[in-house]
Amino acid sequence: MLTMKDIVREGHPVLRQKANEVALPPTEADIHTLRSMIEFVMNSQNPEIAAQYELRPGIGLAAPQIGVPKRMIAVHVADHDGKLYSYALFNPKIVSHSVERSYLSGGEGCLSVDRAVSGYVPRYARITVKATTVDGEEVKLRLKGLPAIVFQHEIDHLNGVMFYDHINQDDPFAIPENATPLER
Ligand code: UDB
Ligand code: ZN
Repeated sequence: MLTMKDIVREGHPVLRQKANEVALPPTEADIHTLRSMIEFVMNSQNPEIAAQYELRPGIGLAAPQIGVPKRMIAVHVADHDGKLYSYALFNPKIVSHSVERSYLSGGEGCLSVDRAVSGYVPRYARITVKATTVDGEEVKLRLKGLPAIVFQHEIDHLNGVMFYDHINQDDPFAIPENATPLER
């Protein structure tokens, strides 16, 4: 199983590379990697397992964060209504997005970043994502709220983008244009 030892940290060049598309149908090795990613995220939210293996409770993970430069992400997060968004995806792509933005009022962190970076990270309020699931099904997902933010954070990793790249350097807490805050 994956643990924090497998998580690549800030400064590793793989986090700044553009990840490669996964050839479909995926190989057994790619399927195994993606399954291990969603397992890590779910394990990290299980208090007993997280304590035993010292896992940070994560809500998403992108393959470059385990040193694999391929377009694969895992997300396991509930929205404000408690609805679960649990996805292990190949080649996720944002096919449309709102003009309206949102941002987490507490800012963002990252499993690959061992320091606090403060400031608002502007995101699209709503996105539509097309992808192929780990089970080989093509899906089109309409997302808002926290799930939309997590998907954007993870897809950014596939493009070598870190959350703090989006923070206003002159004024980290400037309210982004057109944006509404998302409280935790
Ligand atoms: C996380 N978790 O998993 F708004 F209930 C972060 C860490 C880095 C703090 C572990 C997190 O933000 N949890 C959270 C947020 C809420 C409400 C709530 C729990 N990631 C995943 C990551 O680094 N993926 O690459 C960072 C998140 C920041 C915004 C979306 C992903
Ligand atoms: Zn991250």
